[in-house]
Amino acid sequence: MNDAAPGPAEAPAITDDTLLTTEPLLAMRGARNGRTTVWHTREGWEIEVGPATADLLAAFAVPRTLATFPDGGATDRSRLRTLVTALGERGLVRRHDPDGVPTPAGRGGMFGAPVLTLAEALRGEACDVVFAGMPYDLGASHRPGSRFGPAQLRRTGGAVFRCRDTVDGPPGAVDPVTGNRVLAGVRLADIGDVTASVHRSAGPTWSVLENVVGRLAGHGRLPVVLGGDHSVTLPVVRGLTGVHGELGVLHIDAHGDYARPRRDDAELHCHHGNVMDWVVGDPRVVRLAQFGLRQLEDPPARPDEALRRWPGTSALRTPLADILAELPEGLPYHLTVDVDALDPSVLSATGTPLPGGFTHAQLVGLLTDLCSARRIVGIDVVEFLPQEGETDGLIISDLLLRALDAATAPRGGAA
Ligand SMILES: [Mn+2]
Repeated sequence: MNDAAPGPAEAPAITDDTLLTTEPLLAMRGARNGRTTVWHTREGWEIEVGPATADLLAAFAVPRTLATFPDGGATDRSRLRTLVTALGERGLVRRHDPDGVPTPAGRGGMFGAPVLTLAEALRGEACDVVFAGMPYDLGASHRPGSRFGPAQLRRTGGAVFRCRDTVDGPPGAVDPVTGNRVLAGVRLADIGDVTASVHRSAGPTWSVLENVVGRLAGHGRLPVVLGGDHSVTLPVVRGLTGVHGELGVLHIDAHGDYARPRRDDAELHCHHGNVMDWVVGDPRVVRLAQFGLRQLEDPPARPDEALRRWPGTSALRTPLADILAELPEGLPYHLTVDVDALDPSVLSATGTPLPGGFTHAQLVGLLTDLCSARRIVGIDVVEFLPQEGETDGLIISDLLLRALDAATAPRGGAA
């Protein structure tokens, strides 16, 4: 199979009781002729495998031993051991380390935040804001590549803002324009990428993200998910409604992502072009406020009661009080930012760019207004397809920083 790879002689042999797992940073999707494309979400390489190998990789996405392989004993154990050993030599399956989590290329987290395990991030008073990457591409319709978004944001974010200490360190840097400290006293952490199981088709990995977001929210953390295509917002919202109950969603996007008809299986049918249809279909989402839409579309068949829209740049010409009047106070809100809300002259590193969008300063202003006026319990930034150079990552990192700063600033008049 691969004569040059280190053989099993260098590693302890796999026994029936060795806990094994599929390399957590792998993603899979169907290719031609019944074969499956497997790619490494950090290293970027791709291979094609046959159905038997794909089944093995999917089976070990949940850590298990040869003795608990889910085939009802149909596979001869020693043959299974040979197959799995070969997959191990190719870096596709490895021994499971229950404490090990994928980390963002070992360079530290978003904005230089320390990289913690989920368990560490949930413990005590470790942090207030927790970044999680979702390098997910399977909900894209035209141009994939958003799976490289989280890594690029982590690479570039530190040039915009670098947190110095999580607990007792100096407060954040001063913004020379406002004179205010940015993220003063806010403790950041990054738990790396959510890729705890192999992506078979759109969907199954979402339950992992939903669970992670729910646990963070349940511990009073502000989860910030770095996408990924826009379909990842559905599990994020589900994780938040599971904790907070009723939720508002502030949706910044060139597109409504609101295609009809609604289907009955999100894991099969939810993609980045209809995700908001699924989001607003959750009865706990009582407000969906959309800003920036400019894609031509058919008139909605039946407007949802929860839906409010400020298309194009109309929000900039609407008094803030009029917008806030449509956003119930006291409701917790999730902010989802599709970076194609920006005008392509500002940012074109996205799957479906469309002219007529916000400038950077305009969108910063809108995000700051919204995040200052309402309680933000979750944020995601999606549809960033890194291209050459670092400018796009800097632009998005800065947007995220401004929104996050407004969302975490002490409320005026609050006790
Ligand atoms: Mn979108």
